[in-house]
This record gives sequence, C-alpha cells and structure tokens, in this order.
Amino acid sequence: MKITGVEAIPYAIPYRKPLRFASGEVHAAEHVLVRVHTDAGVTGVAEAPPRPFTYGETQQSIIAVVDRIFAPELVGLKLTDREVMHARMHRTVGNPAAKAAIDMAVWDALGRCLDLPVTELLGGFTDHLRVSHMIGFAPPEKMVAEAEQVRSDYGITTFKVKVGRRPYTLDVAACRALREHFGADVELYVDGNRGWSASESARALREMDDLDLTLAEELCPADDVLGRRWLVQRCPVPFVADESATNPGEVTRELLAGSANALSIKTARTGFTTSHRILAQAEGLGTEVVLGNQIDGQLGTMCSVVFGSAFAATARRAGELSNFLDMSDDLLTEPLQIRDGTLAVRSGPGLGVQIDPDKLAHYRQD
Ligand code: MUC
Ligand code: MG
Repeated sequence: MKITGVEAIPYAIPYRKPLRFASGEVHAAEHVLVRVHTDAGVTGVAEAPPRPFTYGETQQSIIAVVDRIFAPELVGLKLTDREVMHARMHRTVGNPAAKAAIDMAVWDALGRCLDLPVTELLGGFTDHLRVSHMIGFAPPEKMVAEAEQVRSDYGITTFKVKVGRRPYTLDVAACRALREHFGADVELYVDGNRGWSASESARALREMDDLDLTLAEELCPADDVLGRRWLVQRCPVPFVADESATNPGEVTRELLAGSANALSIKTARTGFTTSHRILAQAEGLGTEVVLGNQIDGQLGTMCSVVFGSAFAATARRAGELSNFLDMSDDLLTEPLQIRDGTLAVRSGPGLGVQIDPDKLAHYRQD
C-alpha cells in the first residue's frame, strides 16, 4: 500500500447561479481533483476548492504545491504513514485546501485497499446527516423564494443566511423576511464572512433579536481583536469561528481569547485527520461545532458527509452540504441525492463514490 504518485487535475464546472457573500462570490467550480495512486493498483480521490479570499490559494497554486512539493515528499510512503505525511506537508506553511485534499484522498485509498468505508474507519456514528442550505446575497424576496424552493424540493429546513452587507439593514430585512415567511418551521443562522465591524454586528444582532437565530458566524474580522471579544460577550447565541480558526493553533487562540465560542469544521481545509483533532479540541473544551462548507462540489460534499456522520458531535446539527445544488454538472458517476432534508453516506469502500471518466475528460482544463 505505497504511494506511487499524487496528481492534481484542474477542472471547471459553471454554476447555474453564482453564490455571493461578504468576502467574495463564486461563479464556477474551478477546483482541483487530487488523485493518490498506490502500488496496490488502487487510487484515492478528493477535491480541493481554491478560496483565495480566505486562504490565498488559487487553482494554479494548488497544482504547483502538489506537483512540486507534496508529491515528491509523499511518493514511497505507505498509506498508513499518516503522521509522516503530515509532518512533511507541515514544513510548507499554508495551502490548507491542497493538504486537506491529499489527506482525504489517502484515506479514500486506504478504505478502498481495506474494503471498508472511510466513515466507519473514522468513527461510524451514523449513516446520514441533516442538511443546512446556505442562502447568498440577493434581494429579500429572492432569498425567501430560494429557501422555499429548497424546502419544497429537498425537505431542507435549516438555512444559513449570508450577511455582512452595508448597510447592515439589508441583511436584517432579509432575515426578517425569511422568518416572517416560514414562521417557526425553520432554523435560521447567519454568517457575516467578516463583512461588518463589531459595532455594526452588535446593532444588527440587536435588531434581529426577535428572529430566533441559532448561531452567528464570523460577523467581523478576528483581527479586530478587542472589538471582536466585546462583540462575542454580547452575542446572544454561540459565535462561530470559521475563517479565523482554520487549524488547531488558531482554534485554541480564538477560543481561549474569547473571540469565538463555537467552531465551523470544514473537511475542505483540514481533511479528515486534522478535522478529527479539531473536533477533539472542541469536545474537550465543551464547544459546539458546525460542519461547514467551502462551496464544495459533490466529491467534497461527500467528504463532509463521511466525516460528519462518523462522530456524534458533528452529526448533531445540520451540516452545510447543499452548495453543489447550484452547479450545472458534477464529476460523480452517481450524483448525490438530498432526500427529506438529509444526505446519506454510501456503503462502498473508501468515500463510496466514483469519478465519471467522461465527465472528468469533459471538464478538466489541463
Ligand atoms: C462560509 O461558511 O463562509 C464562503 C467562503 C468560504 O470559504 O466558504 C463559504 C461559506
Ligand atoms: Mg463561514
């Protein structure tokens, strides 16, 4: 079970409609498919979604770091040499999506070699997750219409509303329109992607106090150190660190500094191995977690489902698992299906999914 090669393949699939939020917008899934080949003839796969507005990675930088640094460091290692792999990749700072995709592709290859699903190897807590849908910026009536459509088509009743626009009253109006439309039938929470200042966030939260929001995520920059702590003390619901807590060290700093009191765990940036460590930190500190999404395609979404289903704490809340619905196509032979507001793991070995070679040939850009 030795690694014989690591490939990084760029591909692009247009979105039917773009997702807009305070730190950026996404019009096409310009991702990188990572394949880890082994001498057992088995190949593991995962996707790396570049998010320059969060991590500085681009499609080209992911390909370069995989081809030039990580692949030569990893070829020859056994699939079970996980600590060695991570120690070697750790010598290069940053590049979280590239490292995460390699980690998950290695787990996929390991599961395939052992003929076991990765979700069972990780923890095997349950076989499905409830789905939370992310609603991007649009006029309030369009946001309500999207949520209604998603509820009627897929049975989803948890919505993360993107906020962080100026003036903040735009977002307050959107959240109010959603609550008025749905009444108590849905869960609503907000994600500001650092768009507001601490004082704007506090005013917005005050004006939304009657809307029964369950979480507030990354409303203002973590670099506004004292303002952020001041805000978190006043926030009536758990304050989720996303972009500010992308590795175990940042998690510790954010939580101990009082700059957040809940965590978004994203397999797209911490893979399975480091996500598991962050989950253990969260559990040890008594901190709630949300399974986040980095605007993943179906392969990345399956990675989130595999991880989230493996553990009690990640399976508790609805995971953010529906961004792929906005893509015009995808790479899997059997597309993911959200039914009754849930997504299920697959019973096959590894991640339980296969890449369709014709689709890859059509969308690959190299
Ligand atoms: C989120 O939770 O912030 C937007 C940017 C990104 O990296 O992920 C998304 C969703
Ligand atoms: Mg977020």
